[in-house]
Amino acid sequence: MRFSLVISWAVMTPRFLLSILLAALLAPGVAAAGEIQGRVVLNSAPPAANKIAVTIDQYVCGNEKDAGDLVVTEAREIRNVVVWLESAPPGVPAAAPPTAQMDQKECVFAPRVVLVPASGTVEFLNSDRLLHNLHSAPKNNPPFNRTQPRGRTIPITFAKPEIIRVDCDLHSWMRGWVVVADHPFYALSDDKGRFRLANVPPGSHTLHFWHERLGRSSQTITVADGATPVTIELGLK
Ligand SMILES: [Cu+2]
Repeated sequence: MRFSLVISWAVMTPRFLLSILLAALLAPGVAAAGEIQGRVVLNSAPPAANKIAVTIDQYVCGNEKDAGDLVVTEAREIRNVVVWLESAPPGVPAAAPPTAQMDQKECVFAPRVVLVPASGTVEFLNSDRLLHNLHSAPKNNPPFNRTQPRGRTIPITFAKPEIIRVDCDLHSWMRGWVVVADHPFYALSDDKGRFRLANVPPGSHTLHFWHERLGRSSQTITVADGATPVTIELGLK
């Protein structure tokens, strides 16, 4: 008898907890939250991609590289645009410091742009069977210049918010960017130019944009309760 009672509790408890959770989610008085569902596009026809002839380590790097500094689809959608809210809404806890990874593959930083919060860590990898080095001279964070053989992971922690360029001295075309965010409302546009910022209170917000070739800009938008689709047009300078 007692045994069956224990069993029924074991079965019922998850359901009971779920019903409490659902009631809490559906309860009136929960603060409204919007989600910015953005798309970043170029306001003109995309220029031809810059190509760079490779004259060293061709057995790994190939004969030619895309500069990679402006990746645009035929629909003019732009990848690797950093988007952030000018001011973080109050009451949202800071995300736990995560770790991002940036590999070096066929003599290209992959991904080219990574996003971490302040105090986050980037693990730099090298999948190539040759030597790379990581060279950077940030303003707010310590500089680094590290030789990186194949297979070695070099973790670097970034304490302060900053957009940081990373180069390889051995391969002049190699360029990566570490974006150290100073609040949780940062996003990076994907290969279709899309980005999302969730938990944004309805109202007026200023969005800032940074792209390595298109520079900085900003735009004020109105966020509704629920999803707010926005298309952002950026221009070549
Ligand atoms: Cu290199």
